[in-house]
Amino acid sequence: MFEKILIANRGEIALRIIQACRELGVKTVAVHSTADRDSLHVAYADEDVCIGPPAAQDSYLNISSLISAAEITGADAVHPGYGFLAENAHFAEVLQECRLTWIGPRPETIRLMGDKSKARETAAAAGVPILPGSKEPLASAEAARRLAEEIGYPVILKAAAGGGGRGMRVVARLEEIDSQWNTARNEAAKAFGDGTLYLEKYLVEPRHIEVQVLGDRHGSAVHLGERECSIQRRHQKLLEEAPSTALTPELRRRITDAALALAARVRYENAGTVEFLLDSDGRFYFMEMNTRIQVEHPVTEEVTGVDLVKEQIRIAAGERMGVAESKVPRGHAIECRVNAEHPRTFVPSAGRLTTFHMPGGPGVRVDTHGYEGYEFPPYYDSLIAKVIAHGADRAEAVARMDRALEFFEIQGVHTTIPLHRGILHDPDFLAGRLSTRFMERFQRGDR
Ligand code: MV4
Repeated sequence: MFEKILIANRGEIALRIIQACRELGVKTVAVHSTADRDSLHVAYADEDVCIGPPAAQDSYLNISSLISAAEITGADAVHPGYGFLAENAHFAEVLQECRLTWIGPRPETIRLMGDKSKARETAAAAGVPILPGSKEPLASAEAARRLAEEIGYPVILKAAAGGGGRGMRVVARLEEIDSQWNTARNEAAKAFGDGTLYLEKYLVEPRHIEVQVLGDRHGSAVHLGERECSIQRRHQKLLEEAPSTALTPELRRRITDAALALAARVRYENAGTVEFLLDSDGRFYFMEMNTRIQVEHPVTEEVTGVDLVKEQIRIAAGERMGVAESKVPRGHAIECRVNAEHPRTFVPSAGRLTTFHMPGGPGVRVDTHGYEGYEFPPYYDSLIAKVIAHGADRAEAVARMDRALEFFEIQGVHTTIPLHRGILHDPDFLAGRLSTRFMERFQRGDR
């Protein structure tokens, strides 16, 4: 096992990683920007290093500062959390060159899955269903037009270097394809420095279902079931749950088998998530693979009893994972991402948390770096707390979430708690009628 882990992140996930390290008896090093001096991850870590000014580009994304911090403190491994450098294959390689262990998949796996067109090709080669579309990146608008004609509209143009909803353009009909091609290509070139595009048949109202996998260096791979993540706005998830209301045991077996087939194909090491789109006929298709711990990992932890962050660390240390076999979910878990934003306008809301009382009681977990008196900074994402409710069934999880949010007292910033409570009382939500368009309808208010 490692002696000392440097956490290349901030906020609730940095704290979550510190918790796992404590339980494993591993010392921790927090890094922080000047804006995060009074952050809980700094307070709870054994050591801390200031790595730069507030702008993430100059601190949490500064590879040389991070490596210096690891060298100065004598850390032997680095956990990247999510966001920032978590899916940066170059960072993973540089760490290895500096004899620091990267707590994540091999760099080649990160790079492969980071190229969304190659990831699609790899999924197909593993026998995982993919949507009709391009076998390789598209050479021209002309090639896109020919292919779209063949598979039929609507289609979607996606950036190979994109992911998570950035650099995508839906094309409804032939007349739009040239202009959408240009827009998508320019956007991708500007955002990722790579204008490579591929194309897929567009599903109009799918669900987003993802499967958690774990693989170790000894050749074991397991899945830990699915998460339903359809409730999102502008590609930011708001509420996730496990299990999905859309899966029968048979469909669950097939989708988790598919995720494991992809993991096996690339000899996947560490924690990963295979994302699928599920259409209303119960057909599922590979979308992307995320090579990091995800924000919503706690819902899986609650229904499987597995500590995913501890497993990540064990796996990176070369140990066998502590999970002998794939899991079927026990009960139901829901996560609400409480953001420091106005609940109707979504305008970020920074400031001092003048009141901060967390809920507790049976089946409630809160992952947060917030505390009363904390000055919530404006420089980073607006996630202030994740409330996770677990119950024997979905109705109990919903009831526990609703009362947990009711008892969560936050003053000093606006939060999305009222929005979440509205979702929890929505008839479609309660009936499990979800799709990636749920929030569109919910916000129109035609309920
Ligand atoms: C799609 C799609 C429909 N058809 N691909 C959005 C995030 C990125 N990972 C891919 N995304 C989508 N890809 C095809 N072929 C619809 C989406 C999509 C979406 C997916 C998951 C969750 C929310 C979404 C919201 C809008 C669009």
